[in-house]
Order: sequence, then structure tokens, then C-alpha cells
Amino acid sequence: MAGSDWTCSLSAMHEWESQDYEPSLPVSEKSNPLTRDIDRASAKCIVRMLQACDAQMFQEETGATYQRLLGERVVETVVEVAKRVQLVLKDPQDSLVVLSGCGTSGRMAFLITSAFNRALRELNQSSVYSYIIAGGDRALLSSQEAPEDDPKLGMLSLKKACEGKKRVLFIGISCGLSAPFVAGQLDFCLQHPEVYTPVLVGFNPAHQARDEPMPGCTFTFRSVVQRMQELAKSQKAFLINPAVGPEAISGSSRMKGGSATKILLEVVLSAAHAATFTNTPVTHKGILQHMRAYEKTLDKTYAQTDGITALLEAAGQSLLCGRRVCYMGWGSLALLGLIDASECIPTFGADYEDVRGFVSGGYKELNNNEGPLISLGPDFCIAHEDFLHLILPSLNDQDIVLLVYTHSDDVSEVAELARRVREKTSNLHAIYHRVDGDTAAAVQQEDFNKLCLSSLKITWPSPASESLLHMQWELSTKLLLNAVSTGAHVLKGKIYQNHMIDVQVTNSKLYCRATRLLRKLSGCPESQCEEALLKAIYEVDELTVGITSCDITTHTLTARNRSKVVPLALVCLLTGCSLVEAESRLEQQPIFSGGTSSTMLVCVM
Ligand code: F1P
Repeated sequence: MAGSDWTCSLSAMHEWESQDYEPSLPVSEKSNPLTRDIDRASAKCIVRMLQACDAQMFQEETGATYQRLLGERVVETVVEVAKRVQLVLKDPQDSLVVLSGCGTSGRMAFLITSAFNRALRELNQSSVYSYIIAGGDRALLSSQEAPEDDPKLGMLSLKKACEGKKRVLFIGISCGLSAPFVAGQLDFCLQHPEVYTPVLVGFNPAHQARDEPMPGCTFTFRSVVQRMQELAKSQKAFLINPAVGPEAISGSSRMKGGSATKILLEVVLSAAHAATFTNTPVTHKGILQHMRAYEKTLDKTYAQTDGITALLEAAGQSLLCGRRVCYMGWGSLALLGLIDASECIPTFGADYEDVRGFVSGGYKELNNNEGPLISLGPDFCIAHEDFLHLILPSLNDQDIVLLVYTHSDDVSEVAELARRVREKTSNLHAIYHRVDGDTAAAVQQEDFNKLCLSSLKITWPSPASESLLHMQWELSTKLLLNAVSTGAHVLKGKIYQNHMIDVQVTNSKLYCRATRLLRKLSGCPESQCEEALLKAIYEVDELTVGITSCDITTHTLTARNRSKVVPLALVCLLTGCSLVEAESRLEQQPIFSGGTSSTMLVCVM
């Protein structure tokens, strides 16, 4: 595979839809047949694979097993939800639209509510959108996965956000239909129908919603979904849950899950704004047209295969040398950089120094609920000035700096920063969005290109709507940065087949994923795999009753302070050795870093 060209067959594109394909797993946790060999693929093949995976978001529904993004039912529900948002916009007094989620889903909630509140401000209207993210604002920039498991915390934070409101449209996002935090909020809405109308956004069919008991609850995510399905018949609740296909890296819902969330909710809110402020009624056709615009965004972005490949290779090279990848962004595109960078820590077990994002204007640009978070530590320093003081002095040619901006940003400011970066590293690259016919910017850009090793320039047709263009730039940037950081970690050897082995076991979803992975890779029975995992978490060779009688929450809280628990458990399972021995084996031969993981897996065996 490595080096050879990769073409995806039609059967691989649809294989995951078969009832027999990994039948015990929900779509969001299945492994994608398209990326089975991503760990051994060349940079260019990785880009093609990611493109094919993303394209699955827009596959037609005809003949498909699951309902899809462009399918009749999904579009109809989007129309209805947009009309509910319109009602709030018409009569904002005592009303609120709340978007809430965990991890990437909460970050998307933040990004979308920020953009649409800004749009309202520009129209001299009062804000009606609020976001909630499990773990609070620090979770915008770091992984806070323990609060995701707490349904009561979800309920309390919703209650607090809605104090005094008489009408709330609550949009809960959980890509896997799995987060207890969101289940607690939806249950609360169902108990207070006089105020709350619940909407659930996720990417599994309802029957695949998680059915495990949650601490202190009589309901499960699935039972909440079932109650919502019943109410959906009379439009007292709404479910928007198309399948978008398995993620390129199994379970990594920051990728398609995050993108599809952004697409769906922007379509909903844009339609509601157009209906309220420009008298354009919400229609099936209009919704479909907007979704198709995102499909074109995908095509336009991935048409830059060579440019993306170059970035991915450069970033992979930096990570392989133990050096940094820095995203320097402007405006909301910078926020996508911050988000992408922060997700590398839980997704790839990366160090916070490996991939970092910085935003021009820092927290002023972020405008988050809790304000500046600098007091939480250096990893929360996000302004360009912070980069100049803390990072730039130590950079060399092995560190890659990627400028992310558009023609509506202050290009002279971008050029000034580029010049300063060039004094320390020549490894400077750019992602730049511009509009067709903007010749002044094109001339400026020519000079600027000379400073950059590579420049990925996307020219967009003159827009019918500025706000649509902006949303397309954002999605395009999200796809590009997800591709760069995912591809770079694949090239670093962090992925085995299409699984992240060194997954952090910091919440119950990840605990179950880790056990499943151990089972798949070792072939040992589930009980033995869970035992091995617990031994690695508690650093013991024998499990005590004290350990086995604890619940998953205790296990995941303990796992927060451990590293490499899954690789350690895997070595123990494959070799039968003790934990201490497994640790020294991993030290001598880190199975999943640097090189082809599969051969290293063999080495350890
Ligand atoms: C929420 C989430 C993911 C994150 C990780 C843990 O998932 O925080 O965003 O990448 O997988 O869970 P979900 O509730 O949207 O499925």
C-alpha cells in the first residue's frame, strides 16, 4: 500500500452499512473499511482516504440502510427545528436556544452560538443563543472527559443557564448518542415540557443509542431517546440523527461528527435567521441547497490534494523529530485551530506542546462565557503575543508554523508575523481563503508567498451571502486542520490499522472502547481484557476486591493520572509478562510510535 496509489472501491465505501459489519457496534464506533490500512499509507493516500471518508457524509439515502444527512426525514426535521428557532427569534423575550455537548460537540456548540449571536448583534437584536460544554470553558481548550459522565451535572448546568426563561429550545449534541451529561439534560427537558422543547443531534440510529446504566439514574441514553421518539410524533421533541459513516480513525467523532454537527446546526440557524430577518420562508428546498453548498465545500477543499499532502508531510516530519506544529490564526478560523490542536491530546495521547493553536486577539476574539483562562496555566495562553514570548524564541527549522487566514483579515498583520517567524524557522506554511476577483489581495499574496515554503490557497466564487461564505471557510479549515493533525499523527506511527491504541481511558465511553480494542488486538476474552486494563490502570499485577468492586467512574478517574494504559495492557495480554516488564519493553520498543505499528506489534509479541 505505502507509496502505491489508493483508490476506493464502491464496496468499501458502503461495506460498513451491511447488517453483518461489526454488528455489535454503533456506526460511530465502527472501524471504517476505507481506512483499514491508513497506518501504512503514504501522505497522499492518507489525504485521499480522509476525502473518501468525509464524502460519506453526503452519500445519498436511496438504497441505504440508515437515514442520511440529505435524506427526506432529516431535511424535514431540520425544517421543523428551524421554524422553532424562528419562533424564539420573533419573540426573544424570556426565551433561549441552548446548544450543549461534551468535547468536540460542546466546542461546536460554542463556535456556532458565537457566530449567530454575533449576527444578531450586527442586526441590533438581542442574543438568544447560549452554549454549554461539559467541564466548563476550560473544556473548550482541553479534554475534560470526567464531567461528560455526569447526568446530574448536565441537568444542573442547563437549569442554571435557563434561569427565569419561559421558553427554551434545547439542542443536545452527542455524536454517539452516548454522553450521560447530555442524557441528563434531555431527561430534564422531558420532565418540564411547559418550558423546554428538546432536540437531539447525533450520528447513530436511535436503536444504537447507548443503553448502559448511568450513576444515580433510572434512565439510559437509549430510554431517553425512546421517550423522545414517542414525543417526536406530535413534534414535542425532535431527533436529527443521520448516519455519516464510521470515522477515519475509529470513534474519533471530532472529525465527521464535529463537521456534520456544524453543518446541521448552521443550516438550522441560518434558515431561521433568513426567515425572521429577510422574509425568506424556511423550505425543504432551501435547506437542501444549503447542505449542498457544504458538499461543494468538501470538494473544493479536497481538490487541493497536493497542498494538503505537503502540509501533512511537513507536520508529520516535525512530530517525528519531537518538534512542534503551531497554527497561527485570525478570526473564527483561528478558533478551529485552537480546537484542532487541543483535541490532539486526548485523541493521540499527544503532549500539549506538540500541536498548539494561537489566535490573534486572544480571549477577546474567543469571547467565551468565563472570559480569559490564562490563570489555568501556560497551555491556556492562546494569543499571538503569547506565541511570540513563549514559543518563538525556541523554534528552529524542524518546527512547522502554519498561518491560517482569509482575505478579510488584516493581511499586513499576517505578513508581519510571517517575517518574525521566518527569523527562527523557514518551515512556514499558509492556508489562505480568498474570493474570486480580489486582485489587490492577489498581488499582496505574491510577495507573501515568497516567505512560505508552501501556500494552500483556496479561491471561492463571489458569494451570494457573506455569512455562508464564512461558514464554508470554517468548514474547509476544519477539514484541512483535522487532516493535517490526524495525518501527521498517523505518519508518526500513533495509529494501528485505523485504531488509536494509546487512547486515554478518561470516561466510560473510552473505557468500553479500550476494552473492545484489547479484545480485537489480543483475541483474548473480554473479561481477561478488562482485567488487564484494570491492572494497568491501578499499576498492580493482581487485582484486589477493593479494585474490582469500584465502578467505572472510579476507574476512569484513576486512569486520568496514568499514561499508556492500553499499550501496557496489550503487551501483558500478548506476552503474559508482568506490568514492570511490559513497561520496560514499551520503553525499549514503543510499539505505537515511530515506524510501522504493525511490525512493532509483532516485535513486542
Ligand atoms: C463527546 C466526546 C468526544 C471526544 C471523545 C470523548 O462525544 O467528548 O467529542 O472526542 O470521544 O467524547 P459525543 O457525546 O459527541 O459522542
